[in-house]
Amino acid sequence: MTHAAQTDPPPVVFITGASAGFGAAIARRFAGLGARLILAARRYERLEALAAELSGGGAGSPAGGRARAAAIHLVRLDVRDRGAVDRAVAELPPELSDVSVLVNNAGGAIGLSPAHEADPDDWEQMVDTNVKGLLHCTRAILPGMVARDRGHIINIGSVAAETPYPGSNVYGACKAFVAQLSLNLRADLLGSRVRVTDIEPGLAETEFSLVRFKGDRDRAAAVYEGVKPLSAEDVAEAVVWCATLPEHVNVNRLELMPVMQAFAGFAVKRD
Ligand code: NDP
Ligand code: 8X3
Repeated sequence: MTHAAQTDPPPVVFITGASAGFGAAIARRFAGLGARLILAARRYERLEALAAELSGGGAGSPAGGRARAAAIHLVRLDVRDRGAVDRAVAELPPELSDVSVLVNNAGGAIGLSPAHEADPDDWEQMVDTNVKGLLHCTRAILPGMVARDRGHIINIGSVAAETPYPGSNVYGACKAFVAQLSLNLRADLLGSRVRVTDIEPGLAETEFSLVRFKGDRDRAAAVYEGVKPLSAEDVAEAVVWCATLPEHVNVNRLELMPVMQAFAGFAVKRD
C-alpha cells in the first residue's frame, strides 16, 4: 500500500485480531484511507459491530463520518487453526483475494508468573497464537504477494522482544521470534517488492492486561494507573505510516513507548 496511481483499486488490508485493541484501531485508520478490509478474530459479533461502524459513515465512523471502508469482509477465525486460516484465505471473495497488507496483530500474553510457577497451558496458548498463528497467516498470504511482486507484512511484536522483565518469559520469547522472523523474511524476500515490518509497542492500554490477568479487572487497571500509556490509535498511526511510505522504503523494526515508560537497568541480587 503505497503511493498508488489514482486509478489503482483501494488496497486490501487483512487484519488479524481486529475485534479489539490495536486491531480495531488499525481497521479504523485504514478505513479512513478508503481501504478494503478483511477483519478476522474469534469474536464475530465484535467484528460485525466494527463493520457496521466502518461502512456506515455515520457519526461514530472514522474522520467524523466522512471516511468509510471501500469493502469489508469478516472472518470468524482462530489463528491457531492452520486449516481454518488456509480455508479463510482460499475462500476470500475474488475481489479481495489480492491482499496488499497483512497485519499480523492477533496475540497477547497469558499470565505473568515466573517460569517455574507458570502454567504450561498458558505457554502453549501464547506460542500457538503469537508464533504459530502468525506463521499460519503469513504462509497462507505471502505466496500471493510474491507472485504479484507487491505486498507488506506488518507484524505486531513488542518491546518485550527486546527487553526482558520478570514474568515475560514465554511472551517475550514469542515476540523475539516475531522480531527475528521479520528480519529473516526480509532476507528471503530480497529481489521482490514485498515489505516486512515489525512494530514493537510498549505499554498500551487495550484489553491486553485484562487477557493477561484472565479477567481480573482491578489487576488490569493497576497496570495503567498514574501513567499515560500508548493508545491503540498511537499504534495504528505507526502501522499506517509504515504502510504508506514510498514503496522503495522498508521499515524493518519500529519500537515505540509512552514517554512515561523507560528502562530500569540490570537487577542484582545481593546477599
Ligand atoms: P487486545 O487483547 O485488546 O486484542 C487482542 C486481539 O487479538 C483481539 O482482537 C483478539 O480477538 C485477538 N486474538 C487473540 N487470540 C486470537 C486467536 N487465537 N485467533 C484470532 N484472534 C485472536 O490486545 P492488544 O490490541 O493490545 O494486542 C494486539 C497485539 O499487540 C498482540 O499481538 C499483543 O501481544 C501486542 N502488543 C500489545 C501491547 C499492549 O501493551 N497492549 C504492547 C505490545 C504488543 P478475539 O479474542 O476476538 O479472537
Ligand atoms: C506488551 C507490552 O511491556 O507488557 O507486549 O510486555 S509489555
